[in-house]
Amino acid sequence: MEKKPLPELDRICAAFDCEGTWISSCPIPSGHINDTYCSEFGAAGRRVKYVNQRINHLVFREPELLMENIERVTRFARERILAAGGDPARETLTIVPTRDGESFHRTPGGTYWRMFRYIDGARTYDRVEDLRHVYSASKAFGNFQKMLAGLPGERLHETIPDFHHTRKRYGAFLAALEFDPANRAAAVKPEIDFVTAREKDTGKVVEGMSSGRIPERVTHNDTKLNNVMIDDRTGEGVCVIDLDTVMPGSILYDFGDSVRLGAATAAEDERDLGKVGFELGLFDRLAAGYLSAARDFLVPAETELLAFSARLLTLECGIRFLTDYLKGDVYFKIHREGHNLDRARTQFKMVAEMERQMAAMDAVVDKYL
Ligand code: GN1
Ligand code: MG
Repeated sequence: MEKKPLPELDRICAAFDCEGTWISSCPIPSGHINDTYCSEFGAAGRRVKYVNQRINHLVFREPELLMENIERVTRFARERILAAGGDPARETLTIVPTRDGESFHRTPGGTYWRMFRYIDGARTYDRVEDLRHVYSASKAFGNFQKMLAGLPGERLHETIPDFHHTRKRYGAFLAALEFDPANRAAAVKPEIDFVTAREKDTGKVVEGMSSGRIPERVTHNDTKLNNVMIDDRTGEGVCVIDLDTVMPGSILYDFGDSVRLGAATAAEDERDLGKVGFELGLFDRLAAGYLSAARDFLVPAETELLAFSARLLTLECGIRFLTDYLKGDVYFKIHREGHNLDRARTQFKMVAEMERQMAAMDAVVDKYL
């Protein structure tokens, strides 16, 4: 749909303190919010790669605070990785500062850019290709939470307030439905009914959070399988990436959200709903991986909702896609007509399947506790 001209990445790169001379840049077409590119530099006969990202400042309203969070988190991760004898250049993101020593660059046109070192010998997967990756990625998210439990200092900034406040997401959906600005509501009645029939689910985790039963922790909040880099050689999760939404939250947001993609039989935007489903065997691998890292620090108020959280976060994401469809596609990038509606439908199909398999999902969680 959207055809943006390629930004002048050689000029953007020049603002950063990177090695060598710029050779080329190309887009990395993943993510619904920011724009990501890979740039190659030549340095003393070697090739060095970097990742450039334009931060979507309409979504992340305060890029300065967002980068402050990422600086703190990666600095702390580096210390921990070094103390454990690991390699911080591969196991956490490395921010490349600007020539003025800042963590991001603001262009005269008002766009925000940052740069990371490229991690070699590892890659991300948009679809499940190997069961072991599901286990590894989920374990990496568990370990990430465990590590960040020790983050010293003040509470992190909320880069998007109420990001996983499912009840407020539901409220935003009702508002979009009422105003129906793109005149699309009449054609999506089954999807609307699917959501309104599940209103009571939307309060469950947020109420536990506000009563203090469910502890607030530092969480990732965007735990798609493709936000963990998997080592090409070992198949282990080497590095958790996409740290924009690392902020105070519940582990239920992280575990639940990881199931949307990690236990899906098809892509998030698959049009043939016959192919879309929730697979218990994949859920088993997610639960096993996650709990191998997190079992020791979770409290009962969390573990008893782990299986439910999968259903809830998938519903939430579907609500967000449907809301954006009703609003005329103003938030998530789309690449075809009806893209957000297709995405909402896959999420709802998964929710329906999870609802039917709730008892089995709870049994899987119990098995690994
Ligand atoms: C967005 O851009 P990406 O793919 O990292 C969204 C997530 C959604 C996801 C759905 C800041 O993430 O919350 O779960 O799309 N990120 C933001 O695929 O809204
Ligand atoms: Mg993200």
